[in-house]
Amino acid sequence: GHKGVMLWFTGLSGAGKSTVANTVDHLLHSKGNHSYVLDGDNIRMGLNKNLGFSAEDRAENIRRIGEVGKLFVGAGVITSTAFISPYREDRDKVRELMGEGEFIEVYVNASLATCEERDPKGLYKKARAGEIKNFTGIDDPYEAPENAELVLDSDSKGIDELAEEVVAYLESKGYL
Ligand code: GGZ
Repeated sequence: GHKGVMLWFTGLSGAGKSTVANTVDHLLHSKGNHSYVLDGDNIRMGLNKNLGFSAEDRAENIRRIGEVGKLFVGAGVITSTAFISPYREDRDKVRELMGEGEFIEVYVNASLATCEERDPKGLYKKARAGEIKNFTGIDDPYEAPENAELVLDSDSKGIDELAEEVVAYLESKGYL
């Protein structure tokens, strides 16, 4: 048995947030834990479909995800969130919303060069061409965490290794 906790993945588009979060989720589930992932597929497509990518909309996106995530955590679920969440202030507000030890910030650290080379959806190419405005890392800011509980080196390590690091962190801190 375990208590709920929030794993807040942050990083650039293409850094691997969703992929690592989903791999962590599968590992936790296979160990008998109740876990869930909130990401663009289930949040920006539904609850937050009225929000875009202005600073105001991103802040509201993150605020709602924090509130929904808090409900999951309260229900005892190990809850991973995978959003760029580029503004430190927005992430810190979620941290303050959560109880002591309930918020684990996981910085999925990949350089812009790495993300741009991966460019799985061709969005960086479109942003460089000016077809997408306010794209994080190109013409919109990303404020890297300064006190993340966990920093994952996504430039040089693969998804499985990074996911294992997250699970090892949870074990070492007594969450599992
Ligand atoms: C950043 C954008 C943008 C802009 C669309 N800037 O690779 P993806 O496609 O799946 O991840 C990106 C996702 C970012 O949504 P988030 O909810 O994570 O952003 S935030 O936390 O800042 O609210 C990308 C796509 O949406 N996308 N336009 N302008 N990413």
